[in-house]
Amino acid sequence: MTAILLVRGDITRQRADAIVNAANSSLLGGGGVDGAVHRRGGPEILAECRALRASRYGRGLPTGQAVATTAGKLDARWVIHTVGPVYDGPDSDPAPLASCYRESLRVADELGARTVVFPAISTGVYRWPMDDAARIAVETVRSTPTAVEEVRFALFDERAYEAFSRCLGPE
Ligand code: AR6
Repeated sequence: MTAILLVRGDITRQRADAIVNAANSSLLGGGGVDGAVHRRGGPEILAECRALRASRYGRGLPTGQAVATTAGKLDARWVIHTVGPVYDGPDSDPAPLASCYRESLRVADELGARTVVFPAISTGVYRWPMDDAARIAVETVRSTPTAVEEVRFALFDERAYEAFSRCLGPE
């Protein structure tokens, strides 16, 4: 049984086996969580991302997939980079967003990670509505078989924290 916890604040301040990055398919950095991960984690992460581009992901990491690198100076062993979908109105397919959580947990299992921290993927620059994204995140983590013992969502603002709280329901 995987415990699901909510915490407020900056994901790059979290201690865990793995921290999930809301990346883009270039794997070469950006704003939001991605910017913070590379800023605080240091250049080692970007160096591994560049190597991944040169080897396995010449065309970029596809949406909904996940790949791990070192966590550099972060208080974690690995960063798992995943690419969320861009929201494009109410007809947007939620499957790639669910896939980000599922694939990140699959990579975490491969690594042997027991604690994993996620941000609210796609809810920033990629504009996915928070309530819907929170529901997809919580439902997917709950329904994915994994050896990860603790999944933590690091939520930057109160609005995100409350949306995830509503999905998690009473303790
Ligand atoms: N810790 C925790 N949550 C954060 C942090 C942080 N340090 N910074 C932002 N958030 P986003 P996306 C919240 O934009 O929507 C990048 O440029 C934020 O408030 O980081 O998947 C990438 O390179 C929001 O609720 O990710 C991609 O191009 C959530 O984290 C693109 O943005 C996700 O916001 C990915 O967009």
